[in-house]
Amino acid sequence: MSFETISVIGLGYIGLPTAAMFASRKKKVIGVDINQHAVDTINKGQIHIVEPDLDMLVSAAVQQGYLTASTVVKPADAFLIAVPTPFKPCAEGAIPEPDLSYIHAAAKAIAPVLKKGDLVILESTSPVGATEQLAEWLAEYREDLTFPQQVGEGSEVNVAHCPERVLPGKVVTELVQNDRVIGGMTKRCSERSIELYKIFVMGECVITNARTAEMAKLTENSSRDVQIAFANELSIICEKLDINVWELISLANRHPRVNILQPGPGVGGHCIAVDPWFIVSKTPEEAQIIHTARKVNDYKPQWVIEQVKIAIADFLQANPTKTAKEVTIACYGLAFKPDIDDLRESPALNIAKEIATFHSAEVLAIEPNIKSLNIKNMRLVTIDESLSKTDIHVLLVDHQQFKKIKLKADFIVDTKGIW
Ligand code: SAJ
Repeated sequence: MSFETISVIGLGYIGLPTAAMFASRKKKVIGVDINQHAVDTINKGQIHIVEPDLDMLVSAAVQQGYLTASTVVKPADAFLIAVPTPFKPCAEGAIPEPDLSYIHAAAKAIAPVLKKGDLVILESTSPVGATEQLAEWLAEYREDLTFPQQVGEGSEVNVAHCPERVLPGKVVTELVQNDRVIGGMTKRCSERSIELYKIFVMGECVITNARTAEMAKLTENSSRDVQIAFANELSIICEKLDINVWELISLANRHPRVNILQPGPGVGGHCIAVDPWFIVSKTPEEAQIIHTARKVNDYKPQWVIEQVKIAIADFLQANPTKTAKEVTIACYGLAFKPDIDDLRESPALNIAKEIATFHSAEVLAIEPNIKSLNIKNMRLVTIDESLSKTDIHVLLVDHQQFKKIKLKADFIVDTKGIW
């Protein structure tokens, strides 16, 4: 059975580009989101998120009539669920538990329009077992249809987990080029999923089961988190031992089998700092390294703030006629990683905010990727203004504009090793 109409549930950073990609291959795509503003914006051919080249793709798809957005689910041949999987609120220091309520809501919304032959794919990053849970919810709502957990290969509805793996900032190319892990609840579920993805995916589609596919995605991001934690721990050790960590890492990386990542102000974004918890909360006794890496990376912003406080004390000691009120601090970069404008879940932003809270003078912020900023005691300035006024330079993100600065100053806290 071919896929004439494809529905994408959740039109965020993954759902919208995926919907637009199917539409660009001349498939009828119905995008669904609970956010009326997002739906209205997309139906005008515009986008409500920032991602290179996505605006052109969406505009063409809407103009040619292949992509429409709606707040209600309509019948389709395939449903891709790309909704958030956040944490449940938890006490400080406790292990966060994943919140599957958005997946549950999507199952409830899809169920009434499901028909024999439909394919349901969970793309959201999920804890192990979430796809089976999704299939259970669908079966509860539709007792008249059969599902893979009940009858296996011959089920009337097919269900699979095919995790998204694209890098924010490169979504449009990576969606097409990356390999896909296809975790069908049965072989037939996997084969039908491949048929669907091959509409636009050029990368290889590799079949496994749903649980392994869930764990594969969590493993990818946990692996990166552990490796960044190693680099961050080295940076803290090196500060104590008076060793330049950047030089150290570049020397160690000359070994043919060593490839250490780069330290920074902490780990930000919506994935790498979140997904490892999905493993830790399921297997808290066993996931020792993964848990420790999370703690190391979460501690790093606090350590950077301590370095800034030390720099203020050193500055005042070197300039005894000045008071703290007269010390100008500038924070270079607020985004969660270089050369993007995304400030959400950004350690750099949190560090800058914390400095603006404890410091008695106004803090300067330099973020070339944004136009305005509304944070108490912080002012967005140009690089030139900052260079002419600043006493303590705090480099938080290695944006390309900052790499060009030849900074000569006595008081620098450089979390990315570019000065
Ligand atoms: N970071 C470092 N040091 C490094 C590399 C990164 O401190 O050497 C920091 C960044 O500054 C940033 C954070 O880590 O704060 C995460 O950035 P990232 O570029 O490593 O990853 P994300 O969160 O933008 O996207 C990740 C990707 N996963 C992997 O590379 C394994 C992407 O492929 C996933 O699709 C995405 O998570 C997701 O949606 O899960």
